[in-house]
Amino acid sequence: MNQLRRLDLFCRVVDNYGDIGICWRLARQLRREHGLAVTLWVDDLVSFHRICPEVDRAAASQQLDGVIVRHWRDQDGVFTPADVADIVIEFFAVDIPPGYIEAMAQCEPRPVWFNLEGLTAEEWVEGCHRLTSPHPRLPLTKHFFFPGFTGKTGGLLCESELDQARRSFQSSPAAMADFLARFGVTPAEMASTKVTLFCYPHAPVSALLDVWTAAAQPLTCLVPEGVAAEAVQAFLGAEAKAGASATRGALTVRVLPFVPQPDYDQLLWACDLNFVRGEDSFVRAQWAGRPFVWHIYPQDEDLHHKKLRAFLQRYAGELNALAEFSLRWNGAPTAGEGADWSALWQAFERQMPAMAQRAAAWQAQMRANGDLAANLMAFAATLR
Ligand code: TRH
Repeated sequence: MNQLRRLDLFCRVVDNYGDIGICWRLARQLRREHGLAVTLWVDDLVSFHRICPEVDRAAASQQLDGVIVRHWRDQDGVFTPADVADIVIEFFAVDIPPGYIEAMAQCEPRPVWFNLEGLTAEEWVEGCHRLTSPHPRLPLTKHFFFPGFTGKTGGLLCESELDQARRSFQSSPAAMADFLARFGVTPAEMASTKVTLFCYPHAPVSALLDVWTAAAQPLTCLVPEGVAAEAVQAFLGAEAKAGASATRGALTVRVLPFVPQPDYDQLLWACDLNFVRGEDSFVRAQWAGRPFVWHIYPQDEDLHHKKLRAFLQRYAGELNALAEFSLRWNGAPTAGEGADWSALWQAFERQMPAMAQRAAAWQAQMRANGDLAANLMAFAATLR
């Protein structure tokens, strides 16, 4: 175990913020909680800067939170065994530089090599987690590592101090009000139902905003700049820029700046309901302990609907309004196809107290699987 001191993590940003969001979170945790010397290789510093404003978008190499960040461009040149870390992680099966792989093969002992895969609730991951993949030419073996929701997977990313930080924040109404006041949330909005909205552009946002506008109870919807821009702009009647807000009927919509990653957690913690998407915000919503709705990343041939159903099957249980609403939010066929958004929302709202209870039970269940970084390190130790 004590031989595993250095770790290199390779991340290519395919789109959006999830790739770098996950890698940055993992890199920091491995540095902070496992004492590793971590280098994060990332090809897109602009996206990285959006979730971490300290990032220097022009730097070839920089140190952030104890992690060395290297701008991954065309470093396909010569690597020597001395350049190679003890643990090498490729995120989402990225092709790491061929010269680096050649150098890995010359190391003695060989580095532990992982392909860290995407999160899905489907059962097949249990059979693939930890599987080996020998290199076709070199004396190297890669292992698949799958995050997941069961003890037979790598678990979920979760920092050791997260639960304590969340509990103390949520037990302080003043802390939550102060935090939201930074974005212009008024005391009256603070007392309303507060919802964060993070989704892909095809979500039926306008339909939901209409329902909330006509609702009996006041609701405040906080939406990061650039998200659901068309629908938000239509509601505001003005450009959906950070700082913009409007109230119509029972609904206030506020456009927030895209906040740094740790602040995004606090935003989720401070609200009553969170609409999240992709992978990382989806997991953070689970750790927030509040009701949430997931907009899943769309895939060809509606493969994402299968993944959504797999998750709902594990999570929703008796929460039929949550399942129905989630399927419709994602455009997936459901039995209750005829219900309009008003009926869907009313049923959802009634079930929110039960959803909050479910969130707490789910957290305990997920924690019992161990956290991803610790599971990864424990597995790595068995390979050296
Ligand atoms: O941005 P996403 O849609 O990312 C991804 C990518 O599309 C990726 O290619 C795909 O594989 C994956 O989804 C499934 O959603 P995600 O995963 O939730 O990542 C968003 C990140 O941005 C997350 O780390 C939280 C962070 N974030 C902030 O830091 N501040 C903010 O204001 C917001 C809204 C998000």
